Amino acid sequence: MMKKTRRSVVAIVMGSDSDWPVMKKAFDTLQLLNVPCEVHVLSAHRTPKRMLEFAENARANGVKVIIAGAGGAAHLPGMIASATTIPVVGVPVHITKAAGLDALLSIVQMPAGVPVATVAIDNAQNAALLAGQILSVSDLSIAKRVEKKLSLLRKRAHQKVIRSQKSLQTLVRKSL
Ligand code: RP5
Repeated sequence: MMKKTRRSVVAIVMGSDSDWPVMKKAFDTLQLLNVPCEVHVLSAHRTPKRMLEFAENARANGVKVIIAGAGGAAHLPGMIASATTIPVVGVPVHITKAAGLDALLSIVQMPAGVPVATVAIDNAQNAALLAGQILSVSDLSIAKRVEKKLSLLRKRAHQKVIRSQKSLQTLVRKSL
């Protein structure tokens, strides 16, 4: 019997497969959250027609959130956002000597009417968490898994600060 695949509710798109090492973090996080997703390479300047076709049909195809990553003159997230009303989360990818700042500014500086929710440079994990949070508004089972993952991450961050405080105090005591 053929394995039944669930319909993707998140699409992860990127300008090049060279973005994958960064964008994989979004894929891995969505797997952990058990959110069905699909992955595409689509370039705003190299395959503009394919990109538009994807964006225009995304809602009809069941996609509810799009995560779009690109580096350099990163117009992919904004171009996709201009052709759909599905929420778009942009991931600036660090690929040039500008250390991702070029992509960050390209993605975050969208004008009124074409919003792109932009995460930090290379932070594809946050893009997936944000997508999970958006979906959790209308899906209680995703909400539970997102809550579990967020509380785990926050607990770890909390413990790290406690450990840092202890080691800093030890260092300071030693230098007195
Ligand atoms: C952007 O150009 C892509 O998103 C990628 O980050 C960058 C470089 O692409 P490649 O030259 O590695 O294909 O469109």
